[in-house]
Amino acid sequence: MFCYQCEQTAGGTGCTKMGVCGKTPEAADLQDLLVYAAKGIANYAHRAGQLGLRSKEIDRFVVEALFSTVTNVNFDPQRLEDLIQQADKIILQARRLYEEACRKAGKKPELLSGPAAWRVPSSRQEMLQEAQAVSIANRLEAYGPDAAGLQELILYGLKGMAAYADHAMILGVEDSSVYAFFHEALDFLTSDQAQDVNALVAMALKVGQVNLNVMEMLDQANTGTYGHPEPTSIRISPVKGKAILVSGHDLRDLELLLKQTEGKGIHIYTHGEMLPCLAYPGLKKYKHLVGNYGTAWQNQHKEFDAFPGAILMTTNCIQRPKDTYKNRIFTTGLVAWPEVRHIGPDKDFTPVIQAALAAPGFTQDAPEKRITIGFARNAVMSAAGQVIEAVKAGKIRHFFLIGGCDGAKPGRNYYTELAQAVPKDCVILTLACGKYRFNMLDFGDIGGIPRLLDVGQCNDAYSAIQIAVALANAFGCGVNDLPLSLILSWYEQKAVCILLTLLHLGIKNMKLGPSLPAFVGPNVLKVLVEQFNIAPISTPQKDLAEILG
Ligand code: SF4
Ligand code: SF3
Repeated sequence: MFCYQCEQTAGGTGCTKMGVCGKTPEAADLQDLLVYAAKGIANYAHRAGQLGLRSKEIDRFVVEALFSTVTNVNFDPQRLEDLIQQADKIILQARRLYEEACRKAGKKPELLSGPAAWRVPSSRQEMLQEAQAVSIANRLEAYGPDAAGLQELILYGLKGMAAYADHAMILGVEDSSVYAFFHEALDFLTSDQAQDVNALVAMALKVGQVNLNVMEMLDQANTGTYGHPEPTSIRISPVKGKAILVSGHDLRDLELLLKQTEGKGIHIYTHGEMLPCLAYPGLKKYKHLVGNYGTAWQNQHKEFDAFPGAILMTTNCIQRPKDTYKNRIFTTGLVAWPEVRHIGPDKDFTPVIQAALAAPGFTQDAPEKRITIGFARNAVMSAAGQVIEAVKAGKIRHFFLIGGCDGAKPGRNYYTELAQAVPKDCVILTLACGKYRFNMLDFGDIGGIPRLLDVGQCNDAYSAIQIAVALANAFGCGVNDLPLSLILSWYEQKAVCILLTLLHLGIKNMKLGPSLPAFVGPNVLKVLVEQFNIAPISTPQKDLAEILG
């Protein structure tokens, strides 16, 4: 195996023996082969699309295949093998679609080689052998760290974007031009152009551009289905009773579980990135959705162990379950861990409910603790007048967006220390699971405007961008001229596509940590520094002094 797609990659260079995340070499190799097969599908689907023929089934499969290979989503070799088998059928389907499109257009079909000509081998063993030939390590050797790294940057951006597209699709929002771009970009990665650094940089920025549309679609899907998040005081300490903990990012899974548990005497808690769900009118209306339990994904061993009920993982990030809770944790959607019970597409959560009823539940109410969340774009913009006045009157000096993924590395204390050191006349916007580094601290307010504004999940980065754009419009300047600094933490590939979107928007001076991506080659890093003045985080004091002058 060779994998360097996430921030915790071994030695900061690549996991080669076993994933630090728990991904086995077998699962890693099968993921590489699945991505290869997805490229083959895209070769045909892209060409068919250009001639006017598309297929929803093919489009959705490519998105699901990519999302399945995002860090901490699918660790199960069997499910990955099933996806590879399915990919084989979809390649043939895509080929037929392309040939039909050619026939209609009176064109002779191109004879495609490479991934388009790939056919599934008959055994897992052969799949694993084939995976060696398409490994990242080979491409690094063939093209060098800049070109091979840029190819991976594009792929990881697409993986992250696939996650957002999948969430939007589940809520009924799709766009054929977005699917067309997935095919175009994957097809590009198999072309000769994908060795040209300039062409690769241009494609990476295009991923960022299309990802902005995808995030807008997801925002539309979430707010269209569940209403706009509202500032909401939520409980973060447990209450007496049977319990189910829901982690991940999928709003619909939570809604379906809420419906199925109504009147059953079970309390539902959010965990990790599900916390923002407590601010949506369409979700918080359920009385048995009682609050949030725990913090970010990397603390799940301790938190799930201590949780006296059932646990449902809806998307990333799952870790190897401990034996203490293996029989009461469930996966659904694209998440998978070998031997963990999986709730299929019918979303019948009966086994989860039974496990919750069999577990002891909380025996008493914990002392009440609350925080306020729900400052997505609609809520912040409705207070825009007040915010702008406060800036003009010098009451708010600067905005900090401190957001992104959390993770296990010790260096991530930086984000807690930074948030605490931000001067009292500054406002902090936050989003994604990195917020758990400081979201339970009391930051007070500036003339009634809370100093900490939780915008939502990583999936709500669109909301943060809209807030920045609205502020820039109100002040008649560009986003780069605002008294706003972005200090980001990354871990997995959704952060990669958001970063590409920010670069596409021309956002400069971002600080990125806890370490820079291993897949960014030395010359590409130079471009990022020269064109975007992107910098690694240093110390909170140094960075604050630099930002505030
Ligand atoms: Fe390593 Fe991250 Fe890849 Fe897991 S996802 S194998 S930790 S680089
Ligand atoms: Fe977190 Fe996985 Fe990225 Fe959604 S839950 S931000 S790491």
